[in-house]
Amino acid sequence: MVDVPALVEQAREGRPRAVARLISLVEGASPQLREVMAALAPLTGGAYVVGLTGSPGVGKSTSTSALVSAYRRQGRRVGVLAVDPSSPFSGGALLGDRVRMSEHASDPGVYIRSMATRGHLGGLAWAAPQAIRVLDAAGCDVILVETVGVGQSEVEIASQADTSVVLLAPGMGDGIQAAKAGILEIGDVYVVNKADRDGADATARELNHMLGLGEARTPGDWRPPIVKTVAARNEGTDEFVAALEKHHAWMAERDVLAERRLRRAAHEIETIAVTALRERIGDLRGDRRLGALAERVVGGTLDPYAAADELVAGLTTG
Ligand SMILES: Nc1nc2c(ncn2[C@@H]2O[C@H](COP(=O)(O)OP(=O)(O)OP(=O)(O)O)[C@@H](O)[C@H]2O)c(=O)[nH]1
Ligand SMILES: [Mg+2]
Repeated sequence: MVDVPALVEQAREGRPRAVARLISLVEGASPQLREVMAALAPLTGGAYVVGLTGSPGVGKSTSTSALVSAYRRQGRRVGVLAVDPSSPFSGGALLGDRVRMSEHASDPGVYIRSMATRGHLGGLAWAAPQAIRVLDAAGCDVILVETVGVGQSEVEIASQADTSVVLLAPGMGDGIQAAKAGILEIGDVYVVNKADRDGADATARELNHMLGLGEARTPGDWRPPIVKTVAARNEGTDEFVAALEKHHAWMAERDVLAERRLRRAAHEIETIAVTALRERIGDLRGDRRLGALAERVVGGTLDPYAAADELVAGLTTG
């Protein structure tokens, strides 16, 4: 058994091993997970969470590393979570990130962790937000969440951030891909990275055009800015940070931040509840209740919907 209060105390002091241990408890769905989360609850809410998404190789890790440097210059503590929703193996595809982040490896003000969220437990969609909570409680001022991959998982991770950044690069046909993946709806800030390459202006123009196609905006609405960067040379990082700060301030002024966090918590609860229910239903295979319902469905005395209703009602009342 782990001494959770002691571990939380050490994490608060910024000890990376304690933070690592706590995240491992979360990731491994430890029997002490509930104790950990209960201890962290009163300590959370202080961090600004930024999600970075975009196609593979667009420069998310390089940009994240540049942001880490910028925030460290401001004296802020930074947590980095690299989430790979397509892989059940932590670290595999993310090994390259360690190289790109290695300049921060010895900085005690930075905590970096990779996480695979498609595990044997049938999807660890709930694990990433809990890891964010650990970093938040450990006193990180800013948490950068990089998500590898595109599509639904990307959108899901974005919903866990205060500010969602979508990165594009010229010449990857990204514009059209962006529209397809629905990421035009999730970006609060857009970054056209690799601006040292041909076509960056065209990509930015195309993006600007697509973003403008939506509804007529009312005054005071957030208009997602498009920032051009060369992350590999640390160019445009200041503008990038400025865009993030601007969005943060805009949200805070209008209670948007509070609303987003409420929505996030609701989504989190839902995910955990659905996971718990699914586990209980899984446990029922071979259960007599399920077998009896199946017999009635086969016998024609009960339809499958009514049977499912009965099953769910039985689960929630114990
Ligand atoms: N030319 C150019 N190359 C860049 C720039 N930023 C990053 N790169 C390179 O692009 C490659 C991919 O960068 P990463 O930061 O690993 O990209 P990523 O989006 O994190 O990649 P995945 O995590 O694999 O999806 C690396 O070789 C970088 O050095 C840039 O601004 N210009
Ligand atoms: Mg990466």
